[in-house]
Amino acid sequence: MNTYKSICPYDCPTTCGLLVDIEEGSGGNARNTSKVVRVKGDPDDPVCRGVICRKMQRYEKSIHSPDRILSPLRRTGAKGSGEFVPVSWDEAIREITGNWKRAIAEAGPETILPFYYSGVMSYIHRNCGDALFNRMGACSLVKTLCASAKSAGYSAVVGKTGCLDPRELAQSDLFIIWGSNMKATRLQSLPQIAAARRAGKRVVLVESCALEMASYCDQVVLVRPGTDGALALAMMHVLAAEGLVDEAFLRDGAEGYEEFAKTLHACTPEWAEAETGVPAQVIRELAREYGAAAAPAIILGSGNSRYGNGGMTVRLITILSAFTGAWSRPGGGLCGCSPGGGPYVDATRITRPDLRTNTARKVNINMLASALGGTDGGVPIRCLHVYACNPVGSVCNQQGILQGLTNPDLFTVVHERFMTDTARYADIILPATFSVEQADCYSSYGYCSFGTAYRLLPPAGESKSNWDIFCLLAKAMGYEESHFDRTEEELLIELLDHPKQGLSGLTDEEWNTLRTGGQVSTPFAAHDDWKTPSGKLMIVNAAQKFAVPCYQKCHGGSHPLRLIAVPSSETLNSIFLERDDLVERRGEMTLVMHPADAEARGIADGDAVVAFNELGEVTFTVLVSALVAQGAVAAAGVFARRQSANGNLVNTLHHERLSDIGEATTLNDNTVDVRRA
Ligand SMILES: Nc1nc2c(c(=O)[nH]1)N[C@H]1C(S)=C(S)[C@@H](COP(=O)(O)OP(=O)(O)OC[C@H]3O[C@@H](n4cnc5c(=O)[nH]c(N)nc54)[C@H](O)[C@@H]3O)O[C@H]1N2
Ligand SMILES: Nc1nc2c(c(=O)[nH]1)N[C@H]1C(S)=C(S)[C@@H](COP(=O)(O)OP(=O)(O)OC[C@H]3O[C@@H](n4cnc5c(=O)[nH]c(N)nc54)[C@H](O)[C@@H]3O)O[C@H]1N2
Ligand code: SF4
Ligand SMILES: [Mo]
Repeated sequence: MNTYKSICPYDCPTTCGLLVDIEEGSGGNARNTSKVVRVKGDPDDPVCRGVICRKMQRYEKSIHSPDRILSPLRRTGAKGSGEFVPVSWDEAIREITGNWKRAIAEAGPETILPFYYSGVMSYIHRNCGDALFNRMGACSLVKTLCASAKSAGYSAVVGKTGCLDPRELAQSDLFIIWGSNMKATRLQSLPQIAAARRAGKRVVLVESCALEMASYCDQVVLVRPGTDGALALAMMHVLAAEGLVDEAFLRDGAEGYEEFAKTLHACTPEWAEAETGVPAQVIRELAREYGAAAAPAIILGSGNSRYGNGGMTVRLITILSAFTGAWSRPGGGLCGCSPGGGPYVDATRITRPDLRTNTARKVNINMLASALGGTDGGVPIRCLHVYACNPVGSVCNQQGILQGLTNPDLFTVVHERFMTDTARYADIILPATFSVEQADCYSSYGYCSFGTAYRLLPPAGESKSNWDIFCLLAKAMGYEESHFDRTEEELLIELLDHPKQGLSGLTDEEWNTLRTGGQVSTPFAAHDDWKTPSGKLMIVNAAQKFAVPCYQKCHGGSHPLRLIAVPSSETLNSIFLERDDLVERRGEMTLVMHPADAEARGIADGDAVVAFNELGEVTFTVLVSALVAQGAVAAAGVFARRQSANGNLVNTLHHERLSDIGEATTLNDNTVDVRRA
């Protein structure tokens, strides 16, 4: 048995370091019979310090799952039937490139749509398809399925300034956890919150669904979904009215303070109460407490950015975080955006934008149904190539996507590890490797760290990494660039040989860690050194549609309840759905509903209900709880269709509409009504 270092490959802010125990095989093909027997957190990882979530503690169950796809498959039954037969790699590659060549010859490369998101969050395997599709001139995917409204709103105020690294929270004196289910998504920062409370510091939660986080906090403020911008404005109204603003800093160090301050008169707590459902007195007290703190930290999740007004909401909360001058004091400011340690490596060496010779047709990831249905104004998509993504479960408008995938004229390839709801609709499935069967580098997006992880096992069965497959496909397309001749290990060495500024100060020892596998901590950002064009904080930003930030309503809809789709602690989007231990813990598809909303509909806890809107109907089991805002219903996690009553998952109820800035998903911004099933 040997222990090796690796890194969690999933879309999670921590990017935990792992220690992987491998029982080495014996006999002729020893490597092929080696097995992962245990996975633990790596105590040397500067961020997780050995603490990993329950999901990854049994990573070996996923790696060696009997449900893994281990050879290329060709569809034999109807699309979606899940009937496939194994084929050789040669046949699979020939069939894929044959379809691509035909589509290019007959209708042009912009009829080919690559589709990927967050299955593997590394540098190489996440991004390496771009080089092939750039060379081909295929569609360019606008990858805004997650938190791009958040980053757009944040940088509209502070530019490229890094936010608080969560490790700095030790110095904060007040915490506002603003729309983050930290128990699910920022586990490693929870001990700091607990320690702060033991030290007498207060923790306030601003949430639309506080079910999982309420017990970690001193106070819960339940806000109507999509209205946090009004809450932030009213808090700034109180701060301004009561002389709690750091005016010296804002007049000098920010653009447009006075112009913005004038607009605050109208944003009274009473006005915000009508909008948010938060009592005016609660808003006043929260603002006063915030204004009195020296180094208050706002820990901002991404949930409230996934709205038609999401970018503006984040802009307003970011301005609030600087209103009392907190950023200039250790532990004060905003946490939850990028702490800004990078860039670490030159990602264009992977994506190769220089290989593209046409102007790309852009397709927004959230508008897959429209692109496949031909209603987005572009030429019809003929070939779809999905990898590291499960759009049937994770992208809006499930029924529209399914309709598109069933089109007999569409040729679909899915490169997967398991028979996901998307893979079932493929014409060809290619078997994918796990992170321990790949070499790659990773950076955390919630902390300042960077690391490398090398292949620990040979690919299971006939599976291949994303990189290896794109090289095979490039060769079969006749692309002769030497880029496609390398191994992923060679590409990784090239990346490390050309480091960007985020790796500039590393010691020899740290370089040794990266050359052999492991993570290094990179310097925290200096967060009162505003990385904006003028060097000042941008309260007013002329480049924005609304130069002076102001409250905008979210998309909403005509039904009485606002539906939010929140993360689940037991899974990570649709990762881990192969794991019975986790899926059973999570239980059935649940809708959290406020007692008053349940009572008004004659619904009791545990009832089967149907949530419906103009897009469709989804069956859930109701959990009645006063920890969800009145007028809101919450559905946690992504499920597999087989776990649902009628094959419909929550994203059946999600429109394709985008956010105000950042072109992001608005998956929390839909309305429904609910009746007993
Ligand atoms: N266990 C687990 N870990 C995960 C994930 C997971 O699904 N499960 N997802 C991973 C991914 S892809 C990401 S992007 C990250 C972050 O994952 P995110 O999905 O961004 O989760 P959070 O940042 O915790 O923010 C979600 C919170 O926002 C709240 N919310 C929704 N709307 C509103 C609103 O209008 N106002 C307020 N105040 N709150 C609102 C929800 O109730 C929820 O608690 O975590 C990653 N880690
Ligand atoms: N209802 C609901 N919808 C959501 C969310 C939610 O919380 N609730 N969260 C949203 C958010 S924040 C995000 S980021 C998106 C994420 O949505 P997706 O990007 O679709 O991510 P996953 O659903 O996790 O699917 C990733 C797939 O990649 C596969 N995979 C993993 N590693 C590899 C690899 O190395 N190679 C290949 N080829 N495949 C691999 C996995 O087996 C998995 O099936 O979902 C969004 N949609
Ligand atoms: S899923 Fe998140 S918390 Fe769990 S091991 Fe991976 S990075 Fe760490
Ligand atoms: Mo995400």
